[in-house]
Amino acid sequence: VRVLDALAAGILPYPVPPGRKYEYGTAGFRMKADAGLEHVVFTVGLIAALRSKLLKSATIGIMITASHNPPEDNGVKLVDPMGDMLQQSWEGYATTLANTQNADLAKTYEQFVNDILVSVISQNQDRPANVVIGRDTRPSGPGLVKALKAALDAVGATYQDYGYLTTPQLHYMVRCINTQKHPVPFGIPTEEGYYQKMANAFKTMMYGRKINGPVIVDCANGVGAPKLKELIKYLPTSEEGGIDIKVVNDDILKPEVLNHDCGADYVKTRQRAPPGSKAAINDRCCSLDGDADRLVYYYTDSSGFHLLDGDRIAILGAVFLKEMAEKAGLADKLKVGLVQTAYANGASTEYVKKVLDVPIEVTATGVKHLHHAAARFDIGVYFEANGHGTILFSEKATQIIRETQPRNPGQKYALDSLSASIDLINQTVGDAISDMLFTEVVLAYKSWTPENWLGIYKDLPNRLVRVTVKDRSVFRTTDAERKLESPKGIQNEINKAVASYVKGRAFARPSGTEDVLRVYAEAHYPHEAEALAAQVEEIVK
Ligand code: NG1
Ligand code: ZN
Repeated sequence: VRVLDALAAGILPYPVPPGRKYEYGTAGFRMKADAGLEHVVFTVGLIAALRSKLLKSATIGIMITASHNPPEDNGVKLVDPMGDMLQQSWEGYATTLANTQNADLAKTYEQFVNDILVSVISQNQDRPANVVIGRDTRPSGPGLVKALKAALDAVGATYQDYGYLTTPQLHYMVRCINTQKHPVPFGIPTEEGYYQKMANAFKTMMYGRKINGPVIVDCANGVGAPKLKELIKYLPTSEEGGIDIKVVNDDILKPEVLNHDCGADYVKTRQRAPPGSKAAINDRCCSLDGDADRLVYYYTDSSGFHLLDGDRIAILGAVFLKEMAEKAGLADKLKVGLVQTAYANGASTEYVKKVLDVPIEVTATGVKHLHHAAARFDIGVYFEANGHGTILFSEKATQIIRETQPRNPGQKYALDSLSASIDLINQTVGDAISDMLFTEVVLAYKSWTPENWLGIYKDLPNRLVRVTVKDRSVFRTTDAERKLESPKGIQNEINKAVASYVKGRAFARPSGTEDVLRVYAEAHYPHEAEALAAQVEEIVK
């Protein structure tokens, strides 16, 4: 009862604005920071505490960020004990509690305690709850953390506030904390532990190879900037056989410049380098997003701008890991697989099937879907075209890699590289900084310039449009969102349109993050991709 009183009092400063509805979507809750987000964050604190209690006091993570969205937005998402995203079945609890008015909150919380805890683990509500918190650099962050702590204090949860972290760093911390007593802990749950683990793995993988020239990293003026600068202190310089990283767009003191005319989302959607970029012709460049979980590469030459997106990063990773598995003599035990969404360029899919000869699985949009599919391979590579992704090594694969005894130097190099990849790549979630180091090592290993990398296949011209519709909930998809099953008949019309284009492919799906329908089309010729997109837009409107 004391808890319920504390809770009812704690929520008072954070009412739901009139008419406001919230939903735990693909990226957690996300909105304008002043649109009642404190209320949401408070309730997320309660959900985290409940989940921790249910899972035997395992530590749950809470990340406050709105990623690539504008500075005035913010958001919150939950991280499960092994560093993965909140179990899907709990998104409903989070949504219900967020939409509960202040006057009803204590009552609803009590009901959740009964439904979730008492019925499942009988009267164990007194288990301690453990939570860790991270946030990006948005000015609304501290106020939201205050609301969050008010909730955690009300229910007596124990928490650790890490302050600024990238999203993947918070996922790392959560997994480290929850595996501390395991035979092989994930790592040390400190920032230093994170940098050390990554730097050690990087050094092993470099193995006398040489990274050509600097890499210019655009940090979107976000939290990735100070974190990358910190990591650089742990890495060998290029003279020491390491890497020369030039950090740009690292201003986190002016909130309004976050993600503004820079960052991975800007580069990917505008198909151009950040205007402020001082990169010269052929310089190898990459961009992170505002919470450093997305990465895209690019360069400019006399023929213009060239993007190397998530599809390319995934293929680069698969090429390397497949080759290492073969060199280690483990090709039959370490099967590499790739996971894409419908947004992957058709040319990339064809390359993977015909040249790389690696199995592909296609899932719905949203990293949680890709992640689960990738976990079914020995080595599962997944990236969304927008640059969010990672590589997963199954437990069995990890064990084989770590226990196989090399019989010659070539095999030793391959095994060491595979083993170091397991540590360099953030296995919990897409991590732009770790993906960047991995990409750099692989390019060095292959002696590939960005131009060589781009040259392995040619992207099909494509077009992505946002279509405003009256009610996007009437659009229901099937076959990994590549077909519409309702409204009835609409897919037939799309099929007919697609059939009249060389290499035509198109689909429409309701966005999970915005109130729009997205139409994607690709074809052999740029004007035909445009025309097909326009035709499908007309069909769905
Ligand atoms: P929606 O709004 O559902 O299309 C977008 C991105 C996803 C994913 C999520 C989460 C596209 C076409 N869609 O999803 O890839 O990153 O946001 O941030 O880029
Ligand atoms: Zn992000």
